[in-house]
Amino acid sequence: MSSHTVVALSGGVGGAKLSLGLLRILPPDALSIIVNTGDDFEHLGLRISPDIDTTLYTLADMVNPETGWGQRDETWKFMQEQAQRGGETWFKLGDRDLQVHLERTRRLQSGESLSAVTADFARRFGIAAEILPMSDDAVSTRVATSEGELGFQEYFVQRQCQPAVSGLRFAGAAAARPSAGAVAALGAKNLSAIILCPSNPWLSIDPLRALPGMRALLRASGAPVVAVSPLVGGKAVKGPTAKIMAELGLPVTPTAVVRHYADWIDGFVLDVRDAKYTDEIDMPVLLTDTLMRDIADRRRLASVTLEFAAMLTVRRAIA
Ligand code: FO1
Repeated sequence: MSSHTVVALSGGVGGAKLSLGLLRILPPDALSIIVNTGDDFEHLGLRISPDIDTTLYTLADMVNPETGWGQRDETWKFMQEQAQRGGETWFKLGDRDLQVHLERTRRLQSGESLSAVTADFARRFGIAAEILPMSDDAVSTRVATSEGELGFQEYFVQRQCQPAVSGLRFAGAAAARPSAGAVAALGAKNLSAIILCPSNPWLSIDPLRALPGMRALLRASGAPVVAVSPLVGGKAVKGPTAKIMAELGLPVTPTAVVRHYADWIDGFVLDVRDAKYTDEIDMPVLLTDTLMRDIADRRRLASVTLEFAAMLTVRRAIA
């Protein structure tokens, strides 16, 4: 067991990039990643867990670098056959990726939990970090839009985030429990930092925050909670964060993200391009380059974020 452990709370692509940076700089068994499962859905009879798979593929160095999801060197024979026979093709399932969905579905149907299946997949992919679904209970992100309420993937992939968003709800969250793995990771005696990854706060981190007891677990841990800004120069690196903020009537600024996380976090990692917001943010700020172009950037951001968390721990001890 490592002397210090770290927990990351993550969605898909952006969160997985920072998780990889953390994995590369920490001792092998020191990292636990609690992953959003609000995007999960059933498609073509298969159970799809996009953020878990993005995390698995990224940490196993198998992810498609162009999309950030799916596997590298993928083939698309199944999708081509689907198209030829008039099957549904709006959600792209590569041939290699399909194996993961098929096997997950089979094992869930035979009574295994998503946590158990995910832990086994991670082991088989050679990943030392713990990848923990946020819950083994079903939680489903529903998006209220100008076209009515849509399921997450209908909104995100099928409608390409085009409908204006007026609200979000996480169906099932009120009755869901954080997974046993998540509870254990957050309760570890030697936990030194909790990182909210630069995933979309509204779509990807809020489902985690909607789980009853999650905030109490974070607070009871005693570890500093640090969020990494999902905005760089007033824009999202990837995905609809900025568009959704504007549609929800919020200013598209890191300050609005900090206010959204409010009393969940103890410190905020702000991109250097957004330095002008430092004075507006009413908590300790680390100003740094948060853009993760390559693995060196991911490692560096992971490293300075952990140093920042350590500094917050020292400050707390002195105060
Ligand atoms: N995202 C897309 O934009 N288009 C797709 O066709 C698509 C397929 C897909 C298949 C498996 C998987 O694990 C992820 C996939 N994603 C696709 C990404 C995913 O839907 C989103 O990135 C996340 O849910 C948001 O974090």
